[in-house]
Amino acid sequence: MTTAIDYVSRIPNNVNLADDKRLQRALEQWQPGFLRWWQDLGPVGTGDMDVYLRTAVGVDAGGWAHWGYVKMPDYRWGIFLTPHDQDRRIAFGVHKGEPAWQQVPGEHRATLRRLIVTQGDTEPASVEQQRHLGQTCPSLYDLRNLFQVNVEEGRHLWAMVYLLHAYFGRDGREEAEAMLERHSGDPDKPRLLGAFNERTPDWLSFFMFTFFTDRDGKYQLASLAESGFDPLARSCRFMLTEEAHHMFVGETGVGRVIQRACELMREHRTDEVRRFGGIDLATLQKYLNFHFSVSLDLFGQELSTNAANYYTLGLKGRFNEERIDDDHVLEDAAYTVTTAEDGRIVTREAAALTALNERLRDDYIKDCQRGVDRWNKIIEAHGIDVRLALPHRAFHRAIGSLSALRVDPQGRPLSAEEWQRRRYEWLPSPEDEAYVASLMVPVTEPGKFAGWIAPPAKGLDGRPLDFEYVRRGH
Ligand code: BYC
Ligand code: FE
Ligand code: FE
Repeated sequence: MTTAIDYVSRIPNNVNLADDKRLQRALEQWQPGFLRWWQDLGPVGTGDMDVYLRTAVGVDAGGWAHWGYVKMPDYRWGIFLTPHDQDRRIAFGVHKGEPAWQQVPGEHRATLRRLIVTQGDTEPASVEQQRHLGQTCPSLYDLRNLFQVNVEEGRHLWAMVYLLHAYFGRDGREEAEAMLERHSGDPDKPRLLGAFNERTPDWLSFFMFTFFTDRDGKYQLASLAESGFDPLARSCRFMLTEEAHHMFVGETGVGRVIQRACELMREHRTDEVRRFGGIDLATLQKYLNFHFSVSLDLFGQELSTNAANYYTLGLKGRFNEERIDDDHVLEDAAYTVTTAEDGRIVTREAAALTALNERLRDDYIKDCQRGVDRWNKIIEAHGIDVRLALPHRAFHRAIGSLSALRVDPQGRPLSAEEWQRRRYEWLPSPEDEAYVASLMVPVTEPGKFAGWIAPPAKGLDGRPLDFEYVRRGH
């Protein structure tokens, strides 16, 4: 298997697609439907835009990116897997030590298909959620970043669709069709997971989404990158290299909003920066609470036999499985979980296997906390003593046993009545959303930035901030 990417074919790839005419034809038949979907539900009003995008030219570490202007409908979505490792072995579960599978074992077919479909479904969902944002960009720099994220999520859909077509026969092809039929927020055919049916109406939501929800992507992809099914593992490994940029967009995006808020606080000696066109830290905290809690739901139930089975069967591992020092079977191991029992939050030991969703959620929370700490450094550097914080994991949950509870961000229990009355102290209220919406006025002059967000520290690909990252009508 080669690692060079073939850009001559209609579908760029490094899987020797040209050698498998049936598969190539099947994917070429799916392609027009994808392009129609991009036209109908992808970024609005971008047909005449030239976007300075990064495109993968090789899958090896280091040299994979090529930068240049691209009209987005002409973006070369393709199929890229990290190089094949002949010696790769399954690292966990009952098949530990056996060679990784190059085909789908018959008995795991339905389960693997379900995991791949769930993963794949999130990718176009996020593009749908973000489709109107281009019309209210705070700068050309940000506009480019949005589109970079969008085209890569489109490619992540291709990655999963390739697996469905190549390894799952007829039902795989049907699932690939269905990826373009479910839509974010559609009451009849919604996307599969909760967070992907929420709205992303403004850029603050977008930055929070790419920080919190794309980070779920990082953790889920890393777990699937351990899969015994080698083509899935190799697909996810390459997707992870792209994911890093999405989280960069989120972290620096929120960081720049914080920076601007702090500058205004200092300048005007007040926390109430709305009067000066900023987004106050209290509002930022509410958006953070919302996106964190909705993203925690994406890890599933605290105790899950699904998760135990995925692991035992060698389909989905832990984050950094190979770096963990234990038996990688977990038959007798225990893990501490936080659940709800009799209406109260309790911490107790559970079988490590059934607690795997919770373990991944813990890894995720730690990673989020590191990001919040970096945001707080920005606030601290301005000599302001407010701090942002992650809410308690039981706050505003919809999945898992904790969803039965109503708690405040510190985890203190609330009655249903109190929750109803006070929830907008902690979550964005219609007024908060209306205020943020009022700031969403497009800024499209090179080098200019909207007043509610600070410019980034530097441009992309060594370009200056006033570089024309997106141009029209060329
Ligand atoms: N919403 O045993 P459990 C990304 C269902 S993000 C609705 O805990 P499991 C991206 C569940 O299906 C990464 N339903 O489930 C980010 C199950 O249904 P059944 C996406 C939910 O399977 C930004 C039932 O509840 N990738 O890439 O252990 C932009 C029992 O739950 C939800 C993946 O998710 C929910 N949130 O865990 C673009 C990886 N949670 O069996 C892209 C693949 C649970 O009762 N997916 N349910 O009918 C998985 O590994 C697992 O499906 C999950 C759920 C971790 C999501
Ligand atoms: Fe993705
Ligand atoms: Fe992403």
